[in-house]
Amino acid sequence: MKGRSCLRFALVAGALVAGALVAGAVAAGTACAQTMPGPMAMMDGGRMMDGMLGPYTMMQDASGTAWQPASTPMQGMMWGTGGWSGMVHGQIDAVFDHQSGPRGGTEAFSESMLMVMAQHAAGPGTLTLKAMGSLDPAMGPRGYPLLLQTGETADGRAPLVDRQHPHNLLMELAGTYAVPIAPRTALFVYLGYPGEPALGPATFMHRFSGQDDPAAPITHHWLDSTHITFGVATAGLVHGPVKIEASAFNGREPDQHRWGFQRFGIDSWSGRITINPARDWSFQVSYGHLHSPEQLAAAVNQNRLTASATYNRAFAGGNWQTTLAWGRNRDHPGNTLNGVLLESAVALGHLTLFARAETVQKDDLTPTGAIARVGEATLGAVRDFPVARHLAIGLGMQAALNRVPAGMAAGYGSETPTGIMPFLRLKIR
Ligand SMILES: [Cu+2]
Repeated sequence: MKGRSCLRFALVAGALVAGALVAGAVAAGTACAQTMPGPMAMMDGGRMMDGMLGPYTMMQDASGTAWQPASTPMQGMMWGTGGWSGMVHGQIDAVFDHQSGPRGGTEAFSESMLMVMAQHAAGPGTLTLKAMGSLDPAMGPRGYPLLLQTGETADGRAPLVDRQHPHNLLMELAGTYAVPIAPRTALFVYLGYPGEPALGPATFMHRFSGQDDPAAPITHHWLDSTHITFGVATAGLVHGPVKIEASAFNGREPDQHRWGFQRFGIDSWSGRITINPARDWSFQVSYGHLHSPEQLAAAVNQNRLTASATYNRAFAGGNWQTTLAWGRNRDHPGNTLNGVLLESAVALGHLTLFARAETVQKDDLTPTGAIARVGEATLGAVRDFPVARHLAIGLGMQAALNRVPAGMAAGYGSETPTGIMPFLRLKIR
């Protein structure tokens, strides 16, 4: 009964997001048609609106204050009215998920994301407001089966293992203000509750190379898990191709109550240097101190170091992006654990092919706390079918091959357990 009512709830929630997506697309399409000459006409040597944080193309802006290469294509669509201009993008996926073996599972779930961005000139600078939400909490606090995934909790008592936690209803409510101080230089502040501190590469669902895969990377908590932080303030400087920024934020990961606001706090810090030396490249190095990130290990603090490179280019009439990222978590007290991710996606017309390979050391897959090096390789494809000017239905499939040490093979039913996720999605484009 419980499972059935959960599914019914998820379907209703899914229908609501789909409705919001369609309404958003229609409203934005109307605003676009009424007040804008159209996206193509707005382009001026490849530039549309300004970047959120300074004098660069807004294509560079990914999640939080993170950058991806400037040649990354536009996601979602533009709107403009009464001096405001902005973007809407989002999608909702219905996923059938099968993960093999005794620690796997078979479930259907829906995940979604809707982001609205608005920009306006204000005084000497530019004000940008961002709101992003998801109906992921409707899938239930235990999230979905994902072999080798760890991090956060569903009930405040047991850690989530071999499952991906759902994201929050409110993922980002943030504002930035950027002021130019020289032709190539700007200062900015970013405030979010929730928001994303300057730590790690662009979050997986906001970087072109990762956004089509319905599954989260198993290195999520090594690279980009701080993307929903209930309290963050970032200040930084953009100078030409370089961005230098520092954040003070709430180090605690969201708890199992994912529908509401969580307690505000500022107890952690991070710093990041990003360089986009050419249109096709973005590099970042970042370091952060996370105070008590996991509620079930409240006495453990973590220092996280990440480095990543992203390459993006036009390819065969479409676009191709690849990200290589490394993250190291040093727990105090505890272990020092490394994770590496290599991820690529190529969009050719309405077809997108994507792949991801990861290797990561984890000490939370078994109750003994032994360190295990595990890995996964994923391949997938999604074919979009345009159904309206700004909406497409996509039909996709993802398959994963995992690798666990011989000592853990009994628990997983094999040294190479597998996962498969056929999915259907509705996307603003
Ligand atoms: Cu996340």
